Formats: sequence, C-alpha cells, structure tokens
Amino acid sequence: MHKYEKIWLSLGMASLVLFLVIIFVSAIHNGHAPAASGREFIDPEMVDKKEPFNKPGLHKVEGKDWDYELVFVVSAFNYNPGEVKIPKGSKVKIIATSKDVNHGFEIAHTNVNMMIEPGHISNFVKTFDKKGEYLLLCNEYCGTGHADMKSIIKVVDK
Ligand SMILES: [Cu+2]
Repeated sequence: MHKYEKIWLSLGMASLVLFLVIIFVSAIHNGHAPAASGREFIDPEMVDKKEPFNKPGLHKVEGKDWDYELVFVVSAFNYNPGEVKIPKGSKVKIIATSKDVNHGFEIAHTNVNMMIEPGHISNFVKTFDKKGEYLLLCNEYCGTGHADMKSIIKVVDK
C-alpha cells in the first residue's frame, strides 16, 4: 500500500473513532435532553398535581420578560388545553411536559418546534403578532392516535 494512502486511511479511521467516542460520552454523561428544554425535571406521574401543570392554559404573569405563560400537558393522544386564545402581540412563554411518551410540539407556520419528553420540561418564548388560527400538532410518532393529536391556537385582537 502506498504511504500516503496509509496516512489517509488512518486519519479517516481516527476521526471515525473520535466521533463515536464523542457520541458515546455525550449519551452517557450528559444524557439526551430535548433541545428546547432547560435543565428542569418533573416526575411524569405527578404532572397533574405539580405547578404549573395542575393548571394548564394561558396565564397572565407580572414582572417577567414575557406577558403570559402558556402551560401544556401533553399525553397520548392529546394536548391540554385543546384550544387557546392569545391576545395579538403578546409575548408568551410556552411550558410543556409529557405524562407518558415522547411527543412533538410544532405550531405550524411558526418557528415553534419542541420535543416533549416525559420527565423533562420544555420551554419556548414566542411573540404572537400575527392574527389567525394556528395548528399545534405532534411531529413525533407516539402511537395509534398520533395523527389525531392537535390543539388550536387562536391569536385574537386584544
Ligand atoms: Cu405523536
């Protein structure tokens, strides 16, 4: 085998091994948390009893960087609340968790797209400044009722 060929092959092998080690270490050491999640955790069996998930829906808040908190409890195969009205122009912190398996959380035609994983709390801050009806849907296959999972977000005049 040619000398340069050998060097090239060993570089290729070495980078492959390096990438595998990085994936392995991050999986074991850091865990694989949903991208939109902070480091907030919750017992999936206690979701209905714990704040803020004991009161799903839109709540006005004071003294924070956002105007409302929108709390979603996600489970197979539904989003609670199933319909929300948001005053146009509001800055909303979406807070969501799952009671059972992994679900998706995509608000069509917006940049909101989260993974909802049991045990984790996912957040997303978004200003809704365009009036209209937005479909919230699950983009992570979660079982037989997956295709029916939805909620409607209505951005309305104040
Ligand atoms: Cu699903």
